[in-house]
Amino acid sequence: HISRSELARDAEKGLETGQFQPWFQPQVSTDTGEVTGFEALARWTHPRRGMVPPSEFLPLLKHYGLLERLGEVMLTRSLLALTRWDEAGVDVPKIGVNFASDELRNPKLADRVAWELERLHLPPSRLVVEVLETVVSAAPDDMIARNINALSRMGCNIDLDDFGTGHASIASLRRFAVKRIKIDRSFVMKVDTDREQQRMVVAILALAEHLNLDTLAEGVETAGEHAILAQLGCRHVQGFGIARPMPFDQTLDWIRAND
Ligand code: G
Ligand code: G
Ligand code: NA
Ligand code: MN
Repeated sequence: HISRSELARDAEKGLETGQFQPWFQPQVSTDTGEVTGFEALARWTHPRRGMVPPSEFLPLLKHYGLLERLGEVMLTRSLLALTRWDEAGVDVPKIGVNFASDELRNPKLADRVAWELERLHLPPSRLVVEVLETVVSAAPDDMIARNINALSRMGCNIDLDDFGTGHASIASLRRFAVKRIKIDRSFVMKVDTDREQQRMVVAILALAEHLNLDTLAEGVETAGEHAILAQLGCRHVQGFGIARPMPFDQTLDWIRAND
């Protein structure tokens, strides 16, 4: 057994020693089947305990004030992956990185992102900033609003994650210059066979269409779900049915096989 504070100390050390790595899950166009990007998902390999799931380490890192450090690690390594795909000659247009509210409250965030991009000679348009819908709900923190706006003006893309589970107002979609909504997987599950699910997805897609927002369905697990989402006009899909999140080294083979 290992106590919470011990595990937090391990995490602090692990953040410095490369134990935290992004894994990558592809996002594909329903039109062409081409990869339009990857989402970076944090994975922690603990030297003795093995893989610790995000559901365990994210609340721990939050409690101990380490989420910003994780964010730095994830951003750096995710952008580096983009340069490595470029070097390998595979076409990965964008990388999506999750930004926690603790990071979005840091007044230096936008400058740090700009600096990281410049350092690797990457245009901001290749970074997708994934923000939870719950973060931009009704009364957003002023600093969070300023950061999202700064990132958006800089040319980064803003994705609203887990859409449909929070309380984002229509006004906030405009206010934060949201580019794309990621339809939460709770709506996507069984969308091909369940009429209620389908009605919800149709309504969300209509909203997106009227507001000129791009769309991605999360948690697509079956060919049936994939097909109906394409038919309904959802622009991108992501989920186990396309591929599970994988370490960088597996992405090259996966991309080439998907071609
Ligand atoms: O990868 P999935 O396997 O289990 O991730 C679980 C949750 O962890 C998801 O809600 C995802 O958004 C979140 N998550 C994964 N990676 C990161 C990260 O780098 N930063 C933040 N803030 N959340 C992440
Ligand atoms: O909150 P966020 O959307 O960032 O979290 C993505 C989470 O969803 C990750 O935990 C990822 O591993 C998980 N995930 C991705 N695709 C699927 C899927 O098809 N089914 C399920 N159940 N989970 C998925
Ligand atoms: Na996400
Ligand atoms: Mn999500």
